[in-house]
Amino acid sequence: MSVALCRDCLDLLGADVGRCPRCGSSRLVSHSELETLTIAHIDCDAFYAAVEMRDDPTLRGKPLIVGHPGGRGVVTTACYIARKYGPRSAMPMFKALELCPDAVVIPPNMAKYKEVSRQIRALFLSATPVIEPVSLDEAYLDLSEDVRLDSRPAAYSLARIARQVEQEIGITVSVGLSYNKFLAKMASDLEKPRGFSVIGQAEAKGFLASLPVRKINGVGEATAKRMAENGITTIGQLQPLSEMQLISHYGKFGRRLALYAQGEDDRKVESHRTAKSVSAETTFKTDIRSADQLQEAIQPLCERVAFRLKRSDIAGGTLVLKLKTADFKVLTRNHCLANPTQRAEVLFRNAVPLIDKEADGRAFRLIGVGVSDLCPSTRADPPDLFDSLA
Ligand code: TTP
Ligand code: MG
Repeated sequence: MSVALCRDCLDLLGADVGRCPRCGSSRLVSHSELETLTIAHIDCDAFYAAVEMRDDPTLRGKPLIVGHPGGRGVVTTACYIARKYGPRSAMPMFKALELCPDAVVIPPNMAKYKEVSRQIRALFLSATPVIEPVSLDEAYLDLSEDVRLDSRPAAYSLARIARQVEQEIGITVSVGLSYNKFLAKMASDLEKPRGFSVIGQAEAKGFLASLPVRKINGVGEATAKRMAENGITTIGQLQPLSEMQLISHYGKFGRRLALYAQGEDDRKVESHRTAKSVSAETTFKTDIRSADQLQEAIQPLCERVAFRLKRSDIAGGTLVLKLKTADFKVLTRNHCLANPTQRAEVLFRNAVPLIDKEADGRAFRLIGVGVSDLCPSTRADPPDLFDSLA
């Protein structure tokens, strides 16, 4: 039997009766496991754009893109109105404006988003001390009975937080509730924006079966392509495969795949998660030997690493270059940076000599770049002479 919760007045109802008898709202969330599921993922809707719209009401109702205007800029986020025309995060701005010429473009204001993020985190902490921020706008929450601060079901605290974020901070979030992190994250994405989705034990496997493999966090373009070559496009097609088979096809990640495909995930919500490194890598369509081509390949990877560092407000003190040879030998080369950085161009500049040293004619199938020795961003990239003159 389903239990329901009114997302507007937070009344817990015995059953889904279509409308809340107390306030009349039809925004009910109902599920037979609503009272027992405790792992949540909360993600803000069109985060940067939502903050900007909050602060300038004349932007509301307009297609808003946050990002640096001009030739080489990219979209950081597009509001949901703009998304209807096609613009997406990471799309070159010129392309986004071709798709949506009426868009209003404003540059990001990171200091403001960090402040909003801190306020949201404070609300999360009113429900449980066990929160794991993933970026400025998303976090996992463990609302198990033994840690949550309200004795009512986890769903109650989540609906309360969502309501408070709207009323007190002025933006909206989407909530996913399940029994592990993998499914909670999937759930938060199901009904965006302003969603609240629940995935229970009973339906998890069946629900996953019809989804494309790309929905699995960690399955990128290259893995999906490899799976397609093996005739696999849906998670359902992964379900009958053993862990051993998945490992033999997809490497170490096969272990996670085997769990995820069954709706299982053994990762805990870690409130003091300390990432040890941040990296990005790419597998080539055909093996590469030349230093020039290897250098070209790491440019977008450096951008991606820099983006992740900035998003998490951290920097890296050691550059790590990874190469995999055509015969699957993995080489890693470390280089201690003069100062911790979160800038793509610094990563690139320091990676080039490492690449040049390795590019001795061997064929490589993969390159990756990353940073370790992570530290707070306050210690990163001291202004150099050029900056101070500029
Ligand atoms: P997301 O949560 O991925 O996106 P979003 O909040 O804009 O939209 P959604 O409703 O789909 O969750 O990222 C959070 C913020 O991070 C986003 O507002 C802008 C920034 N961002 C970038 O700067 N570059 C990117 O490539 C992505 C994906 C996000
Ligand atoms: Mg978001």
